[in-house]
Amino acid sequence: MANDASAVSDAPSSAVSNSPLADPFSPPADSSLWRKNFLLGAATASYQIEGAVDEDGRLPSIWDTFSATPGKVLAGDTGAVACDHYHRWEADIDMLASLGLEGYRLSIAWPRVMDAAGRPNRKGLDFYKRLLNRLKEKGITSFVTLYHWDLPQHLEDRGGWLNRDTAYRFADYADLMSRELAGTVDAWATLNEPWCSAYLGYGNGHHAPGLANDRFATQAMHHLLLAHGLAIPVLRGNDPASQKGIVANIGRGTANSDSAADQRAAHLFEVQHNAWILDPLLKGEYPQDLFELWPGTEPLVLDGDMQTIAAPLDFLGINYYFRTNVASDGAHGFRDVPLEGVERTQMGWEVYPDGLRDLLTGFKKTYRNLPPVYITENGMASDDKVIDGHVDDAQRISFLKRHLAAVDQAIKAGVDVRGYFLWSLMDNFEWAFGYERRFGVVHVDYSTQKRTVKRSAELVAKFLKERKARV
Ligand code: GCO
Repeated sequence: MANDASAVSDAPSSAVSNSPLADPFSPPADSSLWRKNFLLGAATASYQIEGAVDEDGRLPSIWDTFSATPGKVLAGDTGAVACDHYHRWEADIDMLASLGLEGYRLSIAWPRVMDAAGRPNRKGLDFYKRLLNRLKEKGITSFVTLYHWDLPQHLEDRGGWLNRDTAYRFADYADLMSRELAGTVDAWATLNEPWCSAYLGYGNGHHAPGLANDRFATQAMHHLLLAHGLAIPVLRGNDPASQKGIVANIGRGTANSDSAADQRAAHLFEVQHNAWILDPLLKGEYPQDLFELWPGTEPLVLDGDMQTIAAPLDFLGINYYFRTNVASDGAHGFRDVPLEGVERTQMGWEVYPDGLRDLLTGFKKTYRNLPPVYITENGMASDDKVIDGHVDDAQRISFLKRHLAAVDQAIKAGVDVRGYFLWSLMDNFEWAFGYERRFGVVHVDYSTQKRTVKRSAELVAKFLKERKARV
């Protein structure tokens, strides 16, 4: 199904790929994307691009362990080399700047900057200092995520996110990083996608550390959110000028029929994907419906935890990729009912831009204290090939255009969305799918590490240049 162009309603015409003049990306004249203060950038994550996993004192992470375990990652791929960004960062930042991207969202590898006793690792810290200083010199706004899934293995050995103590170790790590990097970071995000860490890592075992138990998932989530809540005041104290927030992945669930049971199933899907994270952050409570879906999985919550978790945020990062069509499973849950004849990506994910708009406008209604939003990830994988030195990623161009239009619609409906980061700057290690799935707007040839700017990135760059030139 992937890349089935016949199913693309807004498919770029074939003239697009043949004509360098055609511009299928440019937003309409009334789009809020033309506002110069709407930040447009690209995102990456440490384990997915850095490589150099045992250099300069970096300790093993749960993803080193998991990807080295046979059968866990497609083709046995690991992040040992990835995009070799640890050595090629200068050229990569030049590339980012040459595309005119105004923001860069990166993550710090916790096992690179702290040893098992909590002492700083200077060499690892210096890597990020150099990188952040370079971004500053180039005038690129930096969004730094503290935890994008690469938990130090020594913490997992003591229970990982099932151990409450890990939340306190995270606050120590946030303290060290914000003391060391204050002044070079524009925005701090504590966690990336706690849903994936908790559910894929501890609930179904598809991600590191590979445990599979619903009770583990809810407890891991509680400790992740506690870690976030403990870190926020620490970041505020050490680096008052920066913004502080968190990044959540969200999912649109639609009902397969009008029946009450299917409508309820779609509701439960969104509770499990969205309210499980957003309710504790923005309302200070877990949604009770979650425990209808997973009876008996209430996490152990100590006095004061929910107030800690609900610490006010300067921004909420939203990662959006696709929707899931569901029906009742006949009991107290939902089951996926994949739709036929819809456009899908290389991941098999349905392309559904309206989901982004609908979720954003829905959150604005549900959460009166919804902070300003950044779309911290959006993008798609395609089986991109370099042909005669070029990569024509027509589906991605169409995808980005339609999702940016959905963001514009949400802004016009009153949601305060301040920026958008493409996932990803370059092709990289796509977790359990290894290197097969290419999400980048820049192609990476893993045998030579050659970067080739895809057509999508050229068009984004062209738009940014035009926007900048406007008076
Ligand atoms: C994510 C991830 C990225 C993935 C992307 C595509 O936050 O899920 O941050 O690391 O690569 O989402 O699956």
